[in-house]
Amino acid sequence: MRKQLPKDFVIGGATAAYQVEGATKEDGKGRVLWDDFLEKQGRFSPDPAADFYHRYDEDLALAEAYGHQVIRLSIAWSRIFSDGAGAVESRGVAFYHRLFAACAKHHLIPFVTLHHFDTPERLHEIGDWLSQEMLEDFVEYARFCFEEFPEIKHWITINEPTSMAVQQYTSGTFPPAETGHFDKTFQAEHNQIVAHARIVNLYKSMGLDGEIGIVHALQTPYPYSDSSEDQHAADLQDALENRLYLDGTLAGDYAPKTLALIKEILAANQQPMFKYTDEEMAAIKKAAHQLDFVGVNNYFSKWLRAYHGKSETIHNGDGSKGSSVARLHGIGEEKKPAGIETTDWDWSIYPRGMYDMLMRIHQDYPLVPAIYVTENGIGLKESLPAEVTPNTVIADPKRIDYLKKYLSAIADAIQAGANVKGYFVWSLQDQFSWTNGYSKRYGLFFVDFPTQKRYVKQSAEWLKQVSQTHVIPE
Ligand code: BGP
Repeated sequence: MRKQLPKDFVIGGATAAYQVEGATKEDGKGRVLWDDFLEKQGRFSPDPAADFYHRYDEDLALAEAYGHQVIRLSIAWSRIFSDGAGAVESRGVAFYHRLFAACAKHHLIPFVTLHHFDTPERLHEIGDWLSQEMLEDFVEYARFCFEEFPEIKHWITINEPTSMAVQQYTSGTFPPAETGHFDKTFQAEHNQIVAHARIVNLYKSMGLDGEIGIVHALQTPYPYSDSSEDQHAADLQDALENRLYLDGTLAGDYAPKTLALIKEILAANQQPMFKYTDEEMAAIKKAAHQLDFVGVNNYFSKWLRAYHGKSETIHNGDGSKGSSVARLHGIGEEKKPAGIETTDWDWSIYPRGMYDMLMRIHQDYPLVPAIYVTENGIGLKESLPAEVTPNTVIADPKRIDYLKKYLSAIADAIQAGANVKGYFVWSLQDQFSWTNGYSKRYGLFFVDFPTQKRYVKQSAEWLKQVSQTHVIPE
């Protein structure tokens, strides 16, 4: 049977400032944690990215032409306050006013993220999410944006806080590239939850006309086998990546089981428990009762089995299929069961994981009124055909197949009662991937990076049909 989406279900594409804008040295933009890290790595540069800083109107026109009603954007904090705080950079402010006006012109409702992995360099150097000064400056930057941009009616505090905390201090794929520091990871997680809560409470106290939410990366960890050891490994992985955030931001308190799992991980690694105060917990509770929506980013799922050796992680950053390793002492080892389909970057294609996560939020976190799927998509190695014209449409059947399966899982979750109100495909146009560079393409629109020309992919045409009919073709 053909699956249907509700008539008011909205569809659009997602972007993040640092991954699309380029122009990292233009109009007074300050440096961020990635600038130095990428320069030293020497693998790829954040310039020109998709040159969105100059070509946003062209991309928004494509989004409109292909049936989108919404778009995910982020503000680069370092374009507004080059150093994270202090003097306002008026050219950065003017750019975002122009960008938001162009969204209105193209009939796109922007969902705007305040922090999408791009901490200003000075704040990164004093501890990033571990620094109280960073937290205070983040709240002030949020206040500035709420006052300055009344045209924005949908705010997102932080994008994927778990990706930052875990990749900064556990797996080491994000700067400062530390590994095995579960204590710093959980302290950063808690601090992000506090910063998020303070901003939600501030927004609500300002009585503004709009909504505020948070975007989480939520990948379901399943046990590799039926054994209780493997189930426990999956629970520990869930505590590392999901549970603290779900409890903190959606329930307003950390469940005793969540804290017990975290203590177990820390004890196994002889590291201290993270610190939290009554005042922070009161702010967290208040925010969870006022949150308007949660964004779910779901691409893949994980399977865990018991593991008692030392921590070892190898990141597949170039699409060499089968090269990933993830074994964490005190947690478990990732191992996919036979028959699970994967991408070249070893990400499992498992739409059931999307369904299960949406239903988990619906059932276990009933306070949150609405869910959006704020990222989902597939990274592929794609290239232009030898002969192209401006009207060339690029075939991407794997992406269409992926989107079809995941949108069907979302339709099933809605049918089963989850209040999912929209879907943002990652990504609107090709852009660079933080740890994989320019060869991992996700876009509905192909970007030929040397010329910056755009070409439509078939997935854009397919999604247009879904957005116009609300029916997922078989
Ligand atoms: C999410 C981020 C995005 C984006 C996406 C794809 O974690 O919010 O910014 O990059 O994942 O991931 P990757 O680029 O690692 O393939």
